[in-house]
Amino acid sequence: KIVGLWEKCAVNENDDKENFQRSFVRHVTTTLARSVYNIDNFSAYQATAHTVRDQLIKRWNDTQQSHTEADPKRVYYLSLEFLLGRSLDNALLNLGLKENFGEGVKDLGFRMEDILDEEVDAALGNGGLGRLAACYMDSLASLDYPAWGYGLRYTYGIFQQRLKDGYQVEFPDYWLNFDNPWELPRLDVVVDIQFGGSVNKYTDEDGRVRHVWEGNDVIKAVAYDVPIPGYGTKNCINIRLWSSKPKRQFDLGRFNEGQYEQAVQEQMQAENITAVLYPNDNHMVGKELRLKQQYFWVAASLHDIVRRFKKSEKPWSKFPDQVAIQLNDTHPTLAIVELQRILVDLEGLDWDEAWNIVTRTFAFTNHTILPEAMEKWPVPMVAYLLPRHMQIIFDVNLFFLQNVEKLFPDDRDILAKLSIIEEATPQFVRMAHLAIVGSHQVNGVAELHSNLIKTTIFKDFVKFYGSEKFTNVTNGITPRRWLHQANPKLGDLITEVIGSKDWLKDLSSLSKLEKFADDKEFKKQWVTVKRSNKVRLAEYIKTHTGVVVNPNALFDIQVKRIHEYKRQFMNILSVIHRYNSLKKMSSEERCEVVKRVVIFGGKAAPGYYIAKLVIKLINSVAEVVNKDESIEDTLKVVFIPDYNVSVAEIIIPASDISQHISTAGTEASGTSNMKFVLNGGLILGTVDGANIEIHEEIGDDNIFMFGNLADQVEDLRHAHRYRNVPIDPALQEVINDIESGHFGDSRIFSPLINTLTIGKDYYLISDDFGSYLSAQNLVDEAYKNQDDWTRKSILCTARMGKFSSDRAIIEYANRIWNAKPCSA
Ligand code: 26V
Repeated sequence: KIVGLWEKCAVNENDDKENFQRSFVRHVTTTLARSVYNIDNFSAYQATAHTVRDQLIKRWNDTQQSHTEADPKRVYYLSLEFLLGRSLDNALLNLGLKENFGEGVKDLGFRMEDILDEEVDAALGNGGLGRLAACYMDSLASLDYPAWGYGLRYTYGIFQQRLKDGYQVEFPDYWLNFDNPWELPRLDVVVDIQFGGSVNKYTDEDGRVRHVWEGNDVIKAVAYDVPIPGYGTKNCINIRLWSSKPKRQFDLGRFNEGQYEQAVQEQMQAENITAVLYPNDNHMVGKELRLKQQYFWVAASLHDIVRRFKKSEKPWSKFPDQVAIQLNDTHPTLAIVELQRILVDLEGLDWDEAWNIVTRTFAFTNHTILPEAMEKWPVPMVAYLLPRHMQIIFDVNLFFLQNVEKLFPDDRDILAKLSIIEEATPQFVRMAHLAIVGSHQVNGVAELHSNLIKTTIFKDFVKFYGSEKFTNVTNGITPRRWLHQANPKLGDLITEVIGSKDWLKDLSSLSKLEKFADDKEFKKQWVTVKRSNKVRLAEYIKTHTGVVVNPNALFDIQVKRIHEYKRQFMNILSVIHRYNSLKKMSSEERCEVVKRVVIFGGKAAPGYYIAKLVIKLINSVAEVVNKDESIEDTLKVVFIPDYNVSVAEIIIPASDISQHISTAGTEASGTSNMKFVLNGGLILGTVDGANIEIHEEIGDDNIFMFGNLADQVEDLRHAHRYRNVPIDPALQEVINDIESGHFGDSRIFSPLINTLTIGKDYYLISDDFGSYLSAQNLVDEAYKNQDDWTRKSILCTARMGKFSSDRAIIEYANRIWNAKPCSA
C-alpha cells in the first residue's frame, strides 16, 4: 500500500504552474509558518526552494534505490572543499522547471531574479580546487554515474571580504543563519570517531599479532546529504557532508560539582572540528585542528563506504571492483591508512592482501607543485592523535623502501628522496608520497602540469614505478552553470542558431557555431548579448563600488585568489604604466586610444601579508586614476569586493579580455580561463596550465600569449639569485612612480616593492614585463577592429568543446575508475 501511494505521489510532480503555486503557498503557510498576507522576497525564495527540494528528494530516493538494486561499481570523490555557490537556479535549470516556476512566481507578484538573489552561496571552498569538485559533481550526476561526494559541513565557509581604506577585512560567513533547504539532515546516520589513546597488541587464535586502538576521545560525525541533480536525466546524486557533534552533551560529574564551564568544554571542542573552513589556498599551515578535520572526515566517510560494501556480502577481494575512491589533492590521504587499518585490524585480513585491495581502490589527483603547498605533518602530532595510523604509515614506508632498495641496491639517495618520512627534527609525514604509494594512478590537471610533476616533484617516483602510473586528466567546467545559467542570453542564442540544446550535454557541438563567425546578422546578435552582459556588470560595479564605468570600453578582468604566483601585482603595475602613458598624451592622441576598464577581484588568505598589500595597491591606484579627469574615461580601475561563485556568474559573461598571467609552470591548470573563453571572452595569458591547451584548441589568432616558458624559469631564477640582473626599464619607472608617493604613502608598499628588488623577483615579473606590455598593445590594436574581434569571440566559444567537465569525468571513469553509468 505504501509503495502504491509513493508511486502515485512520485507521478504528481509539480511541474506545471498551478501545481507549483499550490506547493509554494503550502510551504509559506506550513514549512515557514507565515501568513499569506506577508510574503517578502526571502520567504518567496524559501517557499520556491522547498518546492524544488521536494522534487529533489523524490529523485534522490529513486536514484539511490535503483543503485542499491543494481549494485554497480561506485565512485567516491573525497574533497575537503565543495564550492557549490547557489543551488536554486541550477536546480530549476537541471530539472527543467525554470520556465513554469518563473511564470508561477510572476503571477504571484514576484520576479524570479529577485527570488534567486535572496540565496546565500554555499562557499565551502577556497577557489579552483573546490569549484572543480562542484563541477565534477554536476557532471557525474548528468552522466548518470553512481557516484557520491564526501566532505565536511563547515559551520563557516570561506570568509566574506570587505574593504576598509583599501585594505581587505574578513568577516565570518555564517551561511547557516537561516534554514538551508539544500541539505537533508540524517541525524540517524552517525559514526563514532576516535582520537588519541594507545595501541594494544594481542595474539589471536591463529597465532597472529593483532592491534587494537583504544582512543581516549570520541566525537560523533553526523551526516547531512546535499542532493545534486543531473541535467537532462532523472538521476540525482549525493554529497554527504559530515558535521561534528559531542559524544555526550556535557560531563554530568563536573556539572554536579558545579564546574559548569568545564562541563561543556568537551562539547565545544567536539563542535570545533567542523566549525570553519581553512582559508588558505596553495599554502600549508600545520595546525592540529586541520589534521583532526582530515581524519574525522576520512574516517566517517570510509566507515560509510565499507558499510555499504558489506551490505552486498561480496568477499573483500571484490572491494576494488565495487569501489573507486578519488583523492582530491593530499587532504584525504589518511583514507589510505584508515582502509588498511580497517582491513587488517578490524576485518583480520593479511597485510599484503589488504594492501593490494587498498592500492587498487585509491587514485590521487595532484593540484599544485608549489613547495609551500605540499602537506606534511609532524610525526609526533600524528602519533599523538592517531597512534595506530602512525604505526601503519611506518610499516607501509618500510615495505615500500624495501622494494625501492631491491630495484636500486646501491642508491642510498633515492631512499631518502622517496621515503614517506622526511628525516628532520622532528620527522614529518609527506602526504603526497603516501598518496602516491597508496594509489594505483596519480594524475595532474593539465598537460603541462602532468608533465611537470613527472619531471620535478615526483620524478624519483617515475624512476621507481615507471611513467604509466602518472597520467593527465585536463580539468573541465560544467557548461550548465557556466554558460546556460550564468549567460542565459548567449545560451539561448547558441541554441537558436545551432538548432538544438545538444551542446548542454555534448559541448563539442559548439563547433557548429564556426560557420556563423562571418554571418553579419549573427555577429550583431552576439555583440548585443555581450553588451547587455557588460551593462549588467557595470550596474553591479556601480552598486558595489560606486565607480561608474562605460560599457563601451574594453572590459579587462582578472578575478581569482590573490597570490604572488598569479601576479595580480604585475597587472596593477602595468595599469600604472598605462596611466602614465595616458597622462603624457595630448587630448587628440587620447581620442585614439581604446578605453579600458581594468577589473580585479579575489580574496587573499588572511595571513598572507604580501597578497593583502597587493589589494591595497590596487585600491590606491584605483582611487588616483578614477578621479583624474585629465585622462577622461580612457582608464578606470575597479576592485570588486567579495569575489565568489555568484559574483563570478555576473563577471565572467561580461569580459572582453581576461588575464591568466601566472609565472610559467606555477598554475597547475586554472579553470576560470575556460569559463571566460566559453563565454566569448579572449585571454591574455602566459604559457601556463590549461592556457596552453586552450591556445591549441582556439588557435593563434584568438588568444594573446606572452612571457617566458616554464623550462626557462629555473635559469632565470638562478640568474636573479647569483647575478645582478637589471630591472626592466619600464618597470623601474613604475616603481619610481610608486616610490614618489603618487599612490599614497609609499612606505606602505615597500615590502611589496622589495619582492622585485631585494626579494630577487621570484615570480619573474621583471623578466616578463616587456612582453606583457607588448601583448597589451596587441590587445588594444585588435580591439579597434570590432568586427574581427567579434569573429574571434565567436570562434573562442565554438572551439571550447574539450573543456567540458563531462569530458574530464568520462576520462576519469574510463581510464582511472573503470566505472560505468547506471541510470535510474
Ligand atoms: C592546499 C592547502 C594546503 C593546506 C591548507 C589548506 C589548503 C587548501 C587548498 C590547498 C590546495 C591547493 C591546490 C589548489 O587549489 N590548486 C588549484 O587547483 C585547481 C583545480 O585543479 C587548478 O585549476 C589551479 O590551477 C590550482 O592552483
